[in-house]
Parts: sequence; C-alpha cells; structure tokens
Amino acid sequence: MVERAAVVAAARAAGADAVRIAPALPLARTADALGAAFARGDLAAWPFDADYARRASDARSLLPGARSVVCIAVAYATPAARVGRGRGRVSNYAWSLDYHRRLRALLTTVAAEIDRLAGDVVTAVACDTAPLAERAFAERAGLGWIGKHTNLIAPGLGSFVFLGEVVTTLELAADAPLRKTCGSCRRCVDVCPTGALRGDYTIDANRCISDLTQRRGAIPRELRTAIGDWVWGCDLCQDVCPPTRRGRAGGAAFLPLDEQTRAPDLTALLRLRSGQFKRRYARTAIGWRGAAILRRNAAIALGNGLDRAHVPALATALASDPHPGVRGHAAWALGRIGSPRAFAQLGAARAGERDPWVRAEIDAALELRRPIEVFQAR
Ligand code: B12
Ligand code: SF4
Ligand code: SF4
Repeated sequence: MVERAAVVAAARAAGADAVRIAPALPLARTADALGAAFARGDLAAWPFDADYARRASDARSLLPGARSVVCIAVAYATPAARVGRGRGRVSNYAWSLDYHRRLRALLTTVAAEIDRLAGDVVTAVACDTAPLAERAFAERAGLGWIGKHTNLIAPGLGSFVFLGEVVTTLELAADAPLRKTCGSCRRCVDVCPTGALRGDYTIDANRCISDLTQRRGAIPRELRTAIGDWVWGCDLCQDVCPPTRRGRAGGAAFLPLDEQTRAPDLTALLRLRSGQFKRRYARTAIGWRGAAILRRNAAIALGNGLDRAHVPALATALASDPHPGVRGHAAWALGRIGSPRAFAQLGAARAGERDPWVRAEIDAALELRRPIEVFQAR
C-alpha cells in the first residue's frame, strides 16, 4: 500500500511549494460552472464546449479508474522592476524558461516515484494543456481558494503559482477544501482595465488582456487602448491582490532570462522576424505563438505610448510588414499618436495598400484627424 505521506514527501522533494490531494470524483458544480461559462461565450476564442466541460471536471477521463488527484502548486513570482519608456510589459509567468517544461519534469518525477512505490504504472500527469479543470481540482483539494480574479490563491503563496496534477488510480487520503472567500475585497475587479472581471468569480476572457495578447487575428478596436503597454499576458489583477502581495516569491529559476525578454524594446519588437523569435522565445511560454503576434502587440503598445518619436518605426511597419495584421494595428497606432506626420504617413500608405481590412484600419485611423482639424480651424 502506498502511503499518502510518501506521496506528499516525493512532491516536496521534487520542488512543489504546496501539495494537497483531492478525490478523483466528478466535480458536478465545476461541470455546471464550466458549461455556463462556455454557454455565455466567456471563452469564445477557445475550442471549449459542453463535452469539454464534462471531461475537464472528471479526472477519470484522463486516467480510467482514477481515484485521487495529487494537486501541486509552484510559486513563480520574481520582482517586477519598472518598465521604462518605449518598453513593453511581459507577464511574470512568461519571462523565464517555459514553466510547462519545469512543471512536467517535476510531475513526471513524482509520478515515477508513485509508480515505483506501487510497483505498477498507476499515474498520469497534467499541466495546463490537458483537459482538466486544474483550478477546480486544486480548490477541491484545499490547495487554496479561487479568487474574484479567478486564479487559485494558495495560503502563504498567493496566486502567482503554477498548478500541476498527478492523477492516480491509488486511493490516497484526501484533504478537505478550505472555507475561504475574498469577502468584500474587489481590488482586482476595480483595477482590471478592460472590465473582464465581473466580481462574481467569473471572467469574460474575451476582454482579458492575457487572452487578447495571445490570440491570433485582429484585436477589437475598442479594447486596444486598455491594453496599455502589455505585449504578453497581464498581471494587474494579481499585482493588487492582498494575499498575493504577501505571498512567497518564486525561486531563481523564474528570474527573467534577460532584459529584452522581461521588458522588450518596442521598436525592436516591431521588427522581430521568425528566426530571432525562435532564438529568443522558443525556450519561454511565449514560444507557442509566432513573431507576427508580438509585432502586432508591439504596434498597439507603441500607439498607447503616444510618443511621436515612434512614428517612423510604425510608418515602416505600415508600409512594409509582410503581415496584414501588423500593418492594420500599426495604422491604428499612428492614428492614436495623431501627429501631423502620423496622419501624413497614413495617407501615403493608403494608396499602396491592397488588403481591404488594412485599408479599413487606415480609414478609421484617418477619421481621428477630423476633430483635430475642426479644432484647429476654430
Ligand atoms: C483557458 C485558460 C486561460 C484563458 C482563460 C482564463 C480563465 N480565467 O478561464 C486566458 C488566456 C485568459 C488565461 C489567462 C491566464 N492564465 Co490561464 N489557463 C487557461 C486554462 C488552459 C483553462 C482554464 C479554463 O478552463 N477556463 C474556463 C473557466 C470557466 O474555468 P476554470 O478557470 O478552470 O474554473 C472556473 C469555474 O469553473 C469556476 N469553478 C469551478 N469549480 C469551482 C468550485 C468553486 C468552489 C468555485 C468558487 C468556483 C469554481 O471557477 C473557476 C474560476 O473562474 C488553464 C489550465 C487548465 N487546464 O485548467 C490555465 C490556467 C488557469 N492559467 C493560468 C495562468 C497562470 C494564467 C494567467 C495568470 C497568465 C497571465 N499572467 O497572463 C492569466 C490569468 C488571467 C485571469 N484573470 O484568469 C494558471 C492559473 C494558476 C492559478 N494560480 O490559478 C493555469 C491553471 C495554468 C497552470 N497549469 O498553471 N488562461
Ligand atoms: S489579467 Fe489583466 S485584463 Fe485579465 S482579468 Fe486580470 S487585470 Fe483584467
Ligand atoms: S484582489 Fe481581493 S477580491 Fe481579488 S482575488 Fe485578491 S483577495 Fe480576492
């Protein structure tokens, strides 16, 4: 028989900052909550449906015969120095080596030890990409509570923690859920610049900057200003969260790879090509996307910087970036900066632009000139 204490000790030895165990029973409340979120369209950019809601709330869909879920948290926050002018902001979780690799190595070590103790293969591991409602199982295991920013907050660690699970067919003594909520606090809800958090522990992920900066395609115009200088992810709701501010920092392994990864120079990012992208980002959690998405995000952040010195870089992107998505957002950024030179560049680019969506973006940006001209004529 494998003792629970041996499993917990193995997880601790492998580097887990907190370990709790949930029974692998289907989570009926989670199936309902996920189903309701998908039906509302809260995660419209994701391929989640009613079938995913059912599977993600039942660990047996990952491992037939599963009886226990060993839930693990690893703290990752490292100090965020201020971001200077002309630089973009990258979320804390993405500026070090890819956490998927680290967590997978940790979980595989724990799973191998459980298999060794059991004398058989009795485990499967999950981190981020598996169809498993990780926060809900962590909540059921008493690893923490789900906050109004929708992240799991682990007592003493806060919410800047990665989650991972070892699902096993072994029956291990389970922990009880915590009886904690956020009470009357609403700091995360009030700070969110896009209004993504509703305050009832749900999120409209379509409005979340983390989702917007990772998604392909056009970012809705009405949300671009609120993105500010974020070029990958967003930490605002967790930065203000009291238990997270008091939480433990992550180890040295989570320090930024270098300054350009932590707070990229935006004009350099606007020129990023595929080869450079692979060299810099393949080892990070940004590596699953491509260079064009970062160039698009750099264009938005430069527009929000409102610095006329960046008009030439944006004009070059508008005239010559091979990706229409980047050209269109560069047009928006020029309109947002709104200097006479920016409008002149927009006018010049319009004649040569063949893509109808980019032309529409140029036209919308040129529209912004009208109130200024009217004002100047007075
Ligand atoms: C899709 C996804 C996203 C989407 C949607 C986020 C979201 N809130 O759902 C986007 C791209 C926006 C995103 C952003 C981020 N993500 Co993300 N994401 C995921 C992923 C792959 C699936 C989550 C999902 O199914 N969402 C759908 C919602 C409806 O379900 P849910 O969050 O699992 O559960 C909710 C409800 O079901 C309900 N619920 C269910 N059961 C119960 C039970 C009780 C008692 C209660 C009260 C509620 C409740 O409350 C939950 C929270 O709202 C998970 C990995 C995984 N497989 O779980 C990582 C994951 C949730 N992300 C993670 C991280 C780190 C982030 C970011 C912090 C990264 C960043 N800095 O940019 C942000 C946080 C933004 C935010 N405020 O949520 C971590 C969260 C760690 C933590 N401490 O909670 C995860 C677990 C990955 C990991 N293995 O570490 N993410
Ligand atoms: S990550 Fe940013 S945009 Fe998303 S909910 Fe939190 S504060 Fe709002
Ligand atoms: S900021 Fe306040 S309301 Fe939001 S998750 Fe943290 S404790 Fe809860």
